[in-house]
Amino acid sequence: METIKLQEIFDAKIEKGDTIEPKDWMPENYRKTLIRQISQHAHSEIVGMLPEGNWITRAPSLRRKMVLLAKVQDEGGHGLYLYSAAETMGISRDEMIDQLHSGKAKYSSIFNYPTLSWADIGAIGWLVDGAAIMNQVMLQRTSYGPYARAMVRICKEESFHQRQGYEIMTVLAKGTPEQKELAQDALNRFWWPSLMMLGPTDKESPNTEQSVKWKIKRETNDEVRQKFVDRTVPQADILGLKIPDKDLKWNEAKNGYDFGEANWEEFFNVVKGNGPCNKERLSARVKAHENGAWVREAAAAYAARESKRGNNGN
Ligand code: BYC
Repeated sequence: METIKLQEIFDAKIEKGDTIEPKDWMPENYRKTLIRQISQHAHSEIVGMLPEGNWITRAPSLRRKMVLLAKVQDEGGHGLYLYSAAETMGISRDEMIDQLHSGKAKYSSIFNYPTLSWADIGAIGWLVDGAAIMNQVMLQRTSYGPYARAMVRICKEESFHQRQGYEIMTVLAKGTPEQKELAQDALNRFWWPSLMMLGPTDKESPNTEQSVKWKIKRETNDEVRQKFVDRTVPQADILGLKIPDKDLKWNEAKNGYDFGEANWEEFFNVVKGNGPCNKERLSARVKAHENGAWVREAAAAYAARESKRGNNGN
């Protein structure tokens, strides 16, 4: 079929709100944008296991340890669904991993900040998973079918993660003065990076306009950020903690909070690879990949032997 006709069919599907499926024709830039976004998302889930993994051996009780272990495993699972969703667009897992390890592909800025205390685990669940959900709820309706379907399960798990983080914060905020101080300190350090993880302002975001047209993104970065602030400020009030923003103020007319400007210079610097933990995170991933080489080799040798025997594994 002619490209013009195929483009018309694609446009009509997007207009109607139908999903685009792997075998459907799609514009090359739609494919590229999705590979970029889904693979970055997958990398974020995998790299995101590191800051929390840092506290598994130091969780304050067996119960906390079990919950944290399960959460970190969930993030690994999210990464795997997302790599699979990206693979349906014609990129291999190996290529994506190479792009991450060579620094060509990005992962979320938020995971380049250190986890200095146990309260940071609470703050990550509450704020980082909380911000991620705001963004991911809309992605359940993203126009690419496999991505939308992966997001349904991911969102269910993320909302449990948000609750476990908030519960940690509740216990600390209602605990001893020292515990409350730890909770406040974690909020102070994670608040602005959590706002920034939702992406640059709409004015500075080169991809948003087209992604909204294609219904890849259903809301802009600033719209999601506003929702996150409106949802989170009352939660901080319940905890008796203070959001570190002197410009934060309820605005009756817009039925939402006004809030201050994040440090976007810091954001772009972190995205470029110069955040506090970028090097550490990447080298941990590369090392894990190298340590797993023997598993990949053994699996490939097994598959080759089985195919020689004519056993296709079914
Ligand atoms: N960090 O035009 P824009 C989780 C880049 S993990 C780094 O607005 P877009 C969890 C952007 O890539 C969930 N880079 O881009 C896991 C672009 O650069 P390129 C993470 C960022 O794509 C473990 C440039 O800046 N969530 O929940 O339209 C434990 C311009 O930006 C960031 C997702 O990945 C950033 N924060 O919008 C706990 C959600 N922001 O690629 C929790 C899926 C922007 O053109 N992703 N950049 O060179 C998205 O929804 C979108 O990609 C974004 C950015 C809203 C993040």
